[in-house]
Amino acid sequence: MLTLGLFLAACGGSDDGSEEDTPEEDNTGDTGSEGDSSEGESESASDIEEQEWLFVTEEQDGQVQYEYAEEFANRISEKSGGKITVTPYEFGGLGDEVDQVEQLQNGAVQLAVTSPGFIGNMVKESQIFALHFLFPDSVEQTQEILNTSEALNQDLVKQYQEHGLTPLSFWSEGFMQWTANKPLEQPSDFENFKMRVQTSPLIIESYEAYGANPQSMSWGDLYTGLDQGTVDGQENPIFFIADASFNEVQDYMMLSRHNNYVATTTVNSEWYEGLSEEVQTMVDETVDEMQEWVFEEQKAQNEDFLEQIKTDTDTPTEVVELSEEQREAFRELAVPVRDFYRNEVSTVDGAILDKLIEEIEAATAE
Ligand code: 6CS
Repeated sequence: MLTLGLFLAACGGSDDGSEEDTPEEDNTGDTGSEGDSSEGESESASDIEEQEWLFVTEEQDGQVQYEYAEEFANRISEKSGGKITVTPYEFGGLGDEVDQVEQLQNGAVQLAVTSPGFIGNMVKESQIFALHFLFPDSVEQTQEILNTSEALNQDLVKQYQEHGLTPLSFWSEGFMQWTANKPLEQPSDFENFKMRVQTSPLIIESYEAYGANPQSMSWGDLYTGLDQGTVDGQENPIFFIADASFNEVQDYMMLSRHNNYVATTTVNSEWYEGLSEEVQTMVDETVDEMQEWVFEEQKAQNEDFLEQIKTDTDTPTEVVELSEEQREAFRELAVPVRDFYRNEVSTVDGAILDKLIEEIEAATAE
């Protein structure tokens, strides 16, 4: 496995962590004399100075991102003999999705789960994940590509690093599906449809290609937006649709599988590069282990919540499985958006996308 954590494990540093328990700027994590084990000797947990890292997520307790941060925290605590405390934050705990990126960038928090749908205004290339029908029609195969792709784990990573952010892993939260108060089965169903989207321009372009009227909104406002008709529908993985109760205010959920929700474990680059080699390796190894863990977590949540939606008689939501032919009509409109990405979004002339497409073709030809 060619995961990013392993790529980055080679980068060394001198110190790590932060003792702050409230976010503030320039938290580059210098805690002084940690790591004074004798030369040639591996640092043991007892050599690690006590420290706290803040880990902000875009989701709430129980949802995949927050569960990820908690699991990461437990593993780091165990590996460091309790010396390192990772404190996970729910969505809203430190602001909205855009505030969280700023906090990560200025070092107020050390780690975050970020979404290209919000970070795309800054890291233009990250919008590659907004392209519909790009990855295989299998979350498992998609996750394998996210783990092993050079285009993503080397080339795209460099684009984030130009902004002081280092992605350590990319992982799927499951297929994206559409919800609405009417069936969305063909592109004409999107005509003048007020589709709630995240803020990245390529997501907007993708829905305009279907004829929709996309509107950016934080998910914190989405339940009310759907309830009051500010927007007509939205896209998300099933677990999130159900846990955020969007199904309560939507009559239909389309199993469209038009995309994956790709989340990114992202760190402040300065902080990460300042970690001692031992602690950085601990982070990298934990991030690598978490890839399998989070795959199982999203799978279980998406399966359980699908059953919950199907059997909910209080606020029923009809589940509509799109046929291959129906999905093909959307794919035909989605593929030209790749040229928009190459010409209008990419800062490297589509080179990352072209390489990724080759990798996807190679992975699916096997
Ligand atoms: O729709 C959204 O904006 C939210 N969806 C997910 C799956 N995670 C967090 C994100 O902000």
